[in-house]
Amino acid sequence: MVKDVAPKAGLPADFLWGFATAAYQIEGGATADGRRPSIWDTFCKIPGKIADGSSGDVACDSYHRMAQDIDLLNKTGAKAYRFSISWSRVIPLGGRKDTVNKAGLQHYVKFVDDLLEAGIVPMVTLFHWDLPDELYKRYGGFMNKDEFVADFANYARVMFEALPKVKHWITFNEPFCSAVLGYSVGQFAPGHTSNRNKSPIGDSSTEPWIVGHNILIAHATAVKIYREEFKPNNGGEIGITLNGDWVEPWDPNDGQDRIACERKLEFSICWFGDPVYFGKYPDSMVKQLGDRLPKFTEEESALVKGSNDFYGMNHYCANYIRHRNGPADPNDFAGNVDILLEDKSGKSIGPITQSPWLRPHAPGFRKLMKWLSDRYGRPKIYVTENGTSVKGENDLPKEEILEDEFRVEYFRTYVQAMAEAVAEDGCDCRGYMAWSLMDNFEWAEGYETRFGVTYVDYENGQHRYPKKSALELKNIFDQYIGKV
Ligand code: PNW
Repeated sequence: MVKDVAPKAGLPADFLWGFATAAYQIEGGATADGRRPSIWDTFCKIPGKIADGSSGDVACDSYHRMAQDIDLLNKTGAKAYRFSISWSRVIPLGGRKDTVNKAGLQHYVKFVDDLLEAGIVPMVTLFHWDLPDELYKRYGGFMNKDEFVADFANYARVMFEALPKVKHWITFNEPFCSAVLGYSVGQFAPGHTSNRNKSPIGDSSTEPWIVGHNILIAHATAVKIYREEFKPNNGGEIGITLNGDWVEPWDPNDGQDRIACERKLEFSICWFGDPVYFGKYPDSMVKQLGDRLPKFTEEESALVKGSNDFYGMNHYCANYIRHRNGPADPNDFAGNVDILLEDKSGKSIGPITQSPWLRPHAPGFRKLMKWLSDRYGRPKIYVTENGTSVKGENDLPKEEILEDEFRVEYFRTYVQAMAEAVAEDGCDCRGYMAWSLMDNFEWAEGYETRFGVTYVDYENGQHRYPKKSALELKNIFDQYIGKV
């Protein structure tokens, strides 16, 4: 008889954990000290695009509350904080010939200094979706490879120069979302899509692939600059953050659904991961997309290959995958599959949350980390986002919101799954940033969906109240850290 042995679980002694946010979601200060609009400021003004008609104009007002946010981090016991830079705060018009805004830049210099003084390690994302609007208007933003790559490279260099104390850099957050949600579905800025009920512009069959390609070149160009001009002196590390959810077959007895699962992972994760580790796109994508998928020149392939010092992993949930028969729709971006929340027998992958796409399924976290680790040769991994919304949270009285047992349970099971991936499967995971430090502007869902471990009272001066989950994470990590 085989005895059931509980899996080993543990994390290294120097494991870095903390919380993540993004500039447009928390900063507010939309016009403060010379900031100019990003594509999200503009997108929010279009009626119907944001669920509650809101915007990031004020958000959590973090631009004016740096000290409060650092206090909050200290209360949680966090060792690290991942935040992003608002490009149009630093270079209001965005381009390489446009002026740098000293006040905007100085804000981040001071914030990094203050974090370090508080003993918190900064992890900085250069780009979390808020492209300077001027660059979109000037030349089409991501769609113009030469201009976009040159302007991003210039912006990255400005930041590397200004923040030598930052040792962990992320170039792009979730390029999949910029490409697919911004240029295929049209749900995110700038809202391009072939669906003419939603937008007068866009071609979902071609634009997302061009956007993804150009972001990869911009990422790799910034990494080259960092490695050549800054890393020798500053000694930091740099990588890209990719989103990816786990997959289970809709019908486990159907071989085609099992193959479809692999294809779905390739279309969502390896679209970016394979170029970064292997210098080429996955065969499944080349096969389905043909000439619509841009080709890497030899030079580009060499530039992109090997452009990660670590793998930034954003992970939230899992889905059931059902294969589709017949040729793929030209606007398909998922690998000719249906993405479902219930399997063939009607079983849900996990409990419902406030986010229609998010149903927690912690075992998938361990499985995906192992899958990535195997495919990419056991890279160093930082989990750069993981977290959940809670069904109906926004409608509860404050006292009940603060008792967010559902979120606590999410973190318990997900951190356990990660600690098993490390101790049992040999994954090299070195850090974890929970999404998010506080409730914030949840993009097209506005403020109705809360992801924070801290309740933000938007009606009464953005006051912050830590929820139970804000204080529980330390206890959870204490169980695992140093046990491997
Ligand atoms: C991430 N989806 O994005 C982002 O990096 C965060 O800014 C965001 O607040 C967080 O997840 C929670 O949503 C995603 O629709 C946004 O599948 C949407 C999806 C996935 C990830």
